[in-house]
Amino acid sequence: MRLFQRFLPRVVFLMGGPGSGKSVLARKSLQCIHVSTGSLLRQVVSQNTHPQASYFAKLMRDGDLVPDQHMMDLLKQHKAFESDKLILLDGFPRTLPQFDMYRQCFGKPLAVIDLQLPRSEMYKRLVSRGRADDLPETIERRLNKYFNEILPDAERIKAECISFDINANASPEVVHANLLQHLAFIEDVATSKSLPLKQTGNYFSPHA
Ligand code: B4P
Repeated sequence: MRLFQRFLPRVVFLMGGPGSGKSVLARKSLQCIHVSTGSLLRQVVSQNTHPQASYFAKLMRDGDLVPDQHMMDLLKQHKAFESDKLILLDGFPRTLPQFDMYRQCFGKPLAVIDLQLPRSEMYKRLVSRGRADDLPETIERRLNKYFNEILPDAERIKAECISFDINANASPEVVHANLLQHLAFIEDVATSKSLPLKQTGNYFSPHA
């Protein structure tokens, strides 16, 4: 916990596999602050602002995750966490240790939103995106890592939080509209004094 932190930040985790559209969605207009750990890392690498920048670049190119402690240290320095606005945290946590470190520092998130997409569609999107880490063999490694390691951890994180699944296998406009609806609902519930926030389970629905 920061020494002089006055309040816990109000955060929604945006989860989903590689290519599920996290960054694309969060680039569209949202009523909250967007923090993407992938973008944060790409910025650190391109501006060489960290002693381990070239190591991070290699990990990302190879389809591996940046070590948990480095990721958490980068996040803790982010100014967004000093704000009382809603924060959409995209791409974090990707492991249980990241979740534990986050909780110790910032408490529980308000909710988790998980973008769900079949593996075959993830592959197609990444191949056509053509980013530096989108080489076919790297994509396979990232998808294997996601389905074998990240997804099981994500399921455990979701089980400990209020969580919502969004079908990401639709047009960006439809997925975006769905995300906005969920964010508005989460904001409403979080600020309402009459609705108690349940700390585990998945039983809230914006359609209820
Ligand atoms: P990220 O930047 O998070 O990238 P991503 O998971 O590959 O994809 P994203 O879901 O953002 O896909 P996009 O919107 O671009 O991570 C990059 C790397 O950073 C990781 O591999 C890792 O090495 C490192 N990293 C990040 N966070 C970390 C953490 N917490 N711990 C350790 N390491 C971490 O969409 C992909 C493509 O699909 C685009 O071309 C887009 O146009 C298309 N698309 C999106 N939505 C669509 C839709 N609805 N319909 C059709 N196409 C769509």
